[in-house]
Amino acid sequence: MSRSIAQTPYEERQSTHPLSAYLYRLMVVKESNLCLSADVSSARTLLRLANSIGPSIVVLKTHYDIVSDWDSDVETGTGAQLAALAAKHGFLIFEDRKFSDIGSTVQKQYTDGPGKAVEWAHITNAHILPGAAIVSALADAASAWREKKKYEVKTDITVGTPRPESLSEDDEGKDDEDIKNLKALQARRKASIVSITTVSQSYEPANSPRAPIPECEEDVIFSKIEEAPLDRGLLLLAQMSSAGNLLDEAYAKACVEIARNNKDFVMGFIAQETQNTAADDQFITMTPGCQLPSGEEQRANSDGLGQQYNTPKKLIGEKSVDIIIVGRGIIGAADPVTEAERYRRKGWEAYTARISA
Ligand code: 6AU
Repeated sequence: MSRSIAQTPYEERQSTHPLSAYLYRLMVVKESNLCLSADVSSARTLLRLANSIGPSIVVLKTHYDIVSDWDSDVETGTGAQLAALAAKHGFLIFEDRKFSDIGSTVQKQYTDGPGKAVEWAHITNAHILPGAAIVSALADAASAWREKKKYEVKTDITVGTPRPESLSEDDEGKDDEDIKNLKALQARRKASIVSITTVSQSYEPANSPRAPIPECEEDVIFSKIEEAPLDRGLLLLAQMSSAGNLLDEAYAKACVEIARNNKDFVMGFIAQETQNTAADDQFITMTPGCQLPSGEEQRANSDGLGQQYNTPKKLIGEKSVDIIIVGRGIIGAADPVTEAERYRRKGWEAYTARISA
């Protein structure tokens, strides 16, 4: 009898998206299916959380527009600093932007303005209310950005970045523009690993009176895994966690159909249960609305503002989702680092029980 995708270990999952494949590798190495939702209003707190909880998570979710002192500088700003921490600890950054406008507008919101999420967020998300063009518009913006990055790499290389040691055998003898770009990209990636490590070890802004950010014990755990690919990915909101939301079954089905038609950009869904219904669906499901009972006391299963909570065991074990998204359950705890580890363990236990059932 063939195994369902829910029972397939992450390392054996097929994937049509390079970021999903990378994410599965991170999950296995870190034994984590936890995403931290870092909904905080200061850049300093966001960076400190990313650095201290980084070892426990595989995705860090941001709402950049909650951060009152968000620094938009592409090279040195808050996004760039988060990206350095992501490379240091091995996690992907997910800007929870929930795009929901016409194609032309979302392209500008994604690549321009104060957020410029395409520069630093590996993943973002969108509602499909405006129709399927929202997905192709964001995909086009992401690939235009990637091309631009390749071009930047090409100009860098002319000022002396070391040449790469090897390319695949298929590339031998070819000397066209693409291969030159590829060589440059590989060299840039090697060089950037060094600079990222340097940045992440001393990223506290020099002129701040802040206490030094504690270094984590598992500091450079991610020498074990390669740097994240330069790709960008999208999650579609198929279901929401809030009471009375209007995303019904037909809406979720339409969402899955759009995802199937855009597999090279859509990695999966924000949903309350897996959306993999056809035999060859390989989408990732990330699920908000997750809390554990705290200590002896059963935590309320709602926040009084419409949010509804389920436990990791229910979401991962029964609803077959892949990643739990936890915000206030962790950042509202007395000791967020210890609490993040508790969620990581519970999430991983639920996953191992699921695949061995
Ligand atoms: O754990 P919480 O309740 O503190 O935070 C949940 C986070 C928030 C929401 O904006 C987000 O998850 N969220 C989303 C996402 C991720 O798109 C969808 C949804 O249906 N419910 C939800 O809470 O940052």
